[in-house]
Amino acid sequence: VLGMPPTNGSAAASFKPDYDAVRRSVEDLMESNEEYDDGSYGPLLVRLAWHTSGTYDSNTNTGGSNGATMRFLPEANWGANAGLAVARDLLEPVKQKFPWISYSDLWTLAGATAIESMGGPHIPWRPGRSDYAPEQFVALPDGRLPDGDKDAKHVRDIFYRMGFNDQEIVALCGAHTLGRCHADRSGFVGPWTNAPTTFSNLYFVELTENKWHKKKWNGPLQYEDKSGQLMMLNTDMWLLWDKKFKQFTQKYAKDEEAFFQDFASAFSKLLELGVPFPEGVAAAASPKPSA
Ligand code: ZEM
Repeated sequence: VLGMPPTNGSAAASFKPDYDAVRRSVEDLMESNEEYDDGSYGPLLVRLAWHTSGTYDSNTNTGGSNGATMRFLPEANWGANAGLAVARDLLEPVKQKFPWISYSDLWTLAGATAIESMGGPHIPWRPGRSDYAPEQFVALPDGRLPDGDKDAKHVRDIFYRMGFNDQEIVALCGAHTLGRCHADRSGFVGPWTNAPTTFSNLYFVELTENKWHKKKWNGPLQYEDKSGQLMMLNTDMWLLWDKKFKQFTQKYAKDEEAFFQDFASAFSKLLELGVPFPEGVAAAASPKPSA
């Protein structure tokens, strides 16, 4: 198999995993299906990286990307993870091509790669995650990921548990500049911006400058603009309604560079929650991928 580490002594010592080659394979897949959504799997890959990491609980040091536990039931079938099997299946050929990479490194690297190739900032990323066997861990309780119809208190409960502050929460939620909601996955419908495959601060611009009202329909509570084309979740609206969140929302609407910097740090931190890296290896030191 291409890229398989040799198992004999001296050759094994010289094996160097080529993460740039993995990145290129992920990039090749991103726009491999014109029919899918807005022509890119990029946003879905970002959501996979977020949900595999966002289960972290700093109180018990459980959850997080290490282990790639979303491969197993019940986590694979949590309501919050609906649709992510598409992303996991998409990455399966990459795992087959580079069997030396763990699923947990692959899923997080794919998210970082997607952000970068959709025009976002460089996301410091380093390898070191390993995959658990089913008998190696206790299944996580459902409910660790946020619900879109809830309020600022819920958002803080969820993200403070991971170890994030208000500024990091707002920066992270800026990822909603990407992608869309799907009726058959979350029940919500529509994109947050008119450029859902480009990473930018447009989400914050829409949130602060557009007018939002409750959507009149039989579906779950969500907001829409006058055109009826763009949407916000209730949790998105709270980034405007909550005074402390609002400061950062306004800042990021005006200053895309500040958003890019803060997003890169917070997203990198998210992907590393609970991962037992060897001491003294800093993520910030991870090199920018060579072109
Ligand atoms: Zn999301 N997110 N998210 N998010 N998310 C959806 C889609 C995407 C929340 C949420 O309920 C939802 C973060 C935070 C929060 C992305 C990235 C990140 C959807 C639509 C929902 C309902 C799913 C569907 O129907 O397909 C809530 C409540 C959040 C916090 C309060 C953070 C943090 C993210 C990354 C850093 C992305 C990229 C998508 C779009 C996925 C796609 O398929 O297009």
